[in-house]
Amino acid sequence: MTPHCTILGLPLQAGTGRGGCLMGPDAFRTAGLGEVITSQGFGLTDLGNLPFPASVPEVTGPAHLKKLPEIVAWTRDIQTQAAQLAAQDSFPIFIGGDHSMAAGTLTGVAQAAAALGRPQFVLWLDAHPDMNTLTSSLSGHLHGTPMAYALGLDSFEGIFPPVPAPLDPANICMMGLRSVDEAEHRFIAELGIDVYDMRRIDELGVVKPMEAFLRRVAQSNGLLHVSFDVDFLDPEIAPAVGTTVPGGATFREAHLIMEMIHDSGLASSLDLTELNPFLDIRGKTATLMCDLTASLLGRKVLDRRTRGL
Ligand code: 5AB
Ligand code: MN
Ligand code: MN
Ligand code: MN
Repeated sequence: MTPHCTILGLPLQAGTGRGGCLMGPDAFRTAGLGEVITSQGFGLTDLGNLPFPASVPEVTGPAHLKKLPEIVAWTRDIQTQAAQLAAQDSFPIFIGGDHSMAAGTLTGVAQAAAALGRPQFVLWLDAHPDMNTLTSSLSGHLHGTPMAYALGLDSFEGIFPPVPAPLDPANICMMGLRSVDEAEHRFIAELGIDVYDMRRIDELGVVKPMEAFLRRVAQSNGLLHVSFDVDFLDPEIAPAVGTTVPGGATFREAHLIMEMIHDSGLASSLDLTELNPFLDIRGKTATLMCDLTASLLGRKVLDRRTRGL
């Protein structure tokens, strides 16, 4: 059987303070995500973009939260889609959209994993842990909260959809962190989450942390969801983000992570998130994200043809 990928566009931007992520899915397609997938020998189904939620519930929560009902509605719809797609044979690629989409993708894929009786692991590539609760968030931007929700932390009950299968903190690995709020710092320490912040990456490189994490996934027969926030990358190479933080991952660090994921054969689903095409420079961030996806799907360094001839 030909290996297969399914793309689902999630054009939401209500989780962030800046407009533009709405155009993310179309920018990924324009940069050639579909061609990247087929050129790696995968079949492709592009489901298009999930429509704006048909109904937005009347929920209330802490007053400083921005666009809460809209994000609750997106989470409900995305969770349903992610659970269905993760239960199929095709590899789902969720293209955002801001990172509040992960409230739906993380909980949807974890629900499908639980139904199979397999543990869900998450590799979180981001400058931020996005682990604020509804009460700890200082900015009120809900793209800073999806990991807290998927872990089943307090404050979401009665507002967001119930979490079908909360993530196990022991099965999460975060790489690239360099902007962490005080409450997030506390939650990370309390839950003992495996974090490779940029200093640890400077010191260790990415190979040792990745080998250790992938070994754990393999030993538990786990499923691996990769959530790739564009701001994991250094803003010099990936300017198309609203939340730039200097000192991010380099071109080769990011590719090597993707290459190692491919070689492990363990990845089961992927988020490409927080691309803001309005802030890009001649499509260079969207193109880089597509090239990184190519590495995750098996493109080797020597398969890359010389450009510009
Ligand atoms: B992103 C911050 N922690 O809560 C907050 O880009 C930033 O999806 C969140 O990782 C960044 O607003 C969210 C200050
Ligand atoms: Mn994020
Ligand atoms: Mn981020
Ligand atoms: Mn961001």
